[in-house]
Amino acid sequence: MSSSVIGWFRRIGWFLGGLAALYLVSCVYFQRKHPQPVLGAESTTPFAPDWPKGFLWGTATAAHQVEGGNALNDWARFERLPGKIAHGDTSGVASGHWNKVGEDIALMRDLGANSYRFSIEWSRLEPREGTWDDAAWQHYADEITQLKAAGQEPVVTLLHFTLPAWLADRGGATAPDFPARFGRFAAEAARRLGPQVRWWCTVNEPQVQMFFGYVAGTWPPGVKDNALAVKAFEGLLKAHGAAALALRAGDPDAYIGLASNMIYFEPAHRWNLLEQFVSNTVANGFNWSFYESIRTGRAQFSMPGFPTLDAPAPELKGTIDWVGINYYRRNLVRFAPGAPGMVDISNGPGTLSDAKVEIYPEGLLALLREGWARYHLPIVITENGVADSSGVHRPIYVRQHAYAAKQAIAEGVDLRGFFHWSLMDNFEWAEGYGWRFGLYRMDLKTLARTPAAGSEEFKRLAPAR
Ligand code: IFM
Repeated sequence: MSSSVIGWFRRIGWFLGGLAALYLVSCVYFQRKHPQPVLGAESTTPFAPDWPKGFLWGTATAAHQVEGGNALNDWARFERLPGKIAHGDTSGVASGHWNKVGEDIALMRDLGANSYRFSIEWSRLEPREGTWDDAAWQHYADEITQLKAAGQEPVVTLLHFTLPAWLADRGGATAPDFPARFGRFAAEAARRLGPQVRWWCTVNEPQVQMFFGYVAGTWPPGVKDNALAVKAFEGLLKAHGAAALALRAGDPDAYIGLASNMIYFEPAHRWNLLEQFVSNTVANGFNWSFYESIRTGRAQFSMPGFPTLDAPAPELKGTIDWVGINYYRRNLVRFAPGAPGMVDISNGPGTLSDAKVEIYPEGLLALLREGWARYHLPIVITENGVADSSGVHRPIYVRQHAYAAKQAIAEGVDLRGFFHWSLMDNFEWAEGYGWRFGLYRMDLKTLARTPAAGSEEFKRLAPAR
């Protein structure tokens, strides 16, 4: 063999060796950045929680899902369209909470809770544009007074999916004046409720509202348009910004955050770099875009199959004091050239809840670690719970997710609270009343509440009074 051929073989050998080394280094990098989360062995035993002083341990609900009688928002209209809600359900009287405030606060106390996250219904409070309903504001002010008297710290959400019909009529989250209108609503909330409220949550799960409303089209406004979806994302981002500024101006004591739904995305095969990359891209887009936009002061969204958003929004900087995480599931991610956006997303191999999502408490630990590493801001688990009508899964679910929280705290994450979704069974959006998330089981006819499986475990884990 001539020396020039040997030289070529050598070069090819070096090249392939280099590629293999690069592959290996990248694998190690991803492995270190996103190690497989593992819970301590005692996570299934009745461990002592030992929460830090002042830790919020509570339940969460949303106005339209529990109050009943909310007829003036986009959801009430959507529910009347045939085929939109499972079993033809409508929110109707929901859990009747509007008329059962005292009774429900007693349930919170029985659970050993010390806090309650709930939303105030914009369409009740401003039924016509520019007109405030004083009686409705007073109702919430009274509820907050009662909560505080019962030792329940109120965490008030301003927007939990539902938009007043008058705003929906001109584009809802994509209406040009949505941020300004929402800012004005937040200013009124600060003026009327601020003296009693410290914990504010501007918006709930903006990406979920965007995906179901504008990508899947199964929620209001019921369209399938990725460009409009990104516009809605930007509207929700700016609305959050406007609300945060209004709260800061009207309530000097305001402690502001938002609740973002987070899925633990994992590459289906950890050694597959392409899957690592795709999984990272999806997680950055779905889980972190909202928070990254706030951190950087640029409205940013980038996901395969969507137009890219990247615009200056300096007013967003510094608008949160804490990071809210709603956690329910793990998804495995595969690179799939034939699929939309070339991504395939599916459940992992573990147990599925009634909502057909995988129960995976380790994912909560991973997201708490990542949220802390990214922002170094206090974190609140603003929602976590399971659709479980048989009650087989909830007790161990509550225990293991609480353990993930305890483990994160032990590792140094500044976790301030944990809210179980939900206090009682309620209207689960397009699923109607089929999924049961409550620590109290609700009789759908009489609205009577009885303790559900998991409520004893929740009680056992409550911070000492
Ligand atoms: O019921 C919902 C809630 O409104 C938002 N987070 C998820 C919950 C369960 O699906």
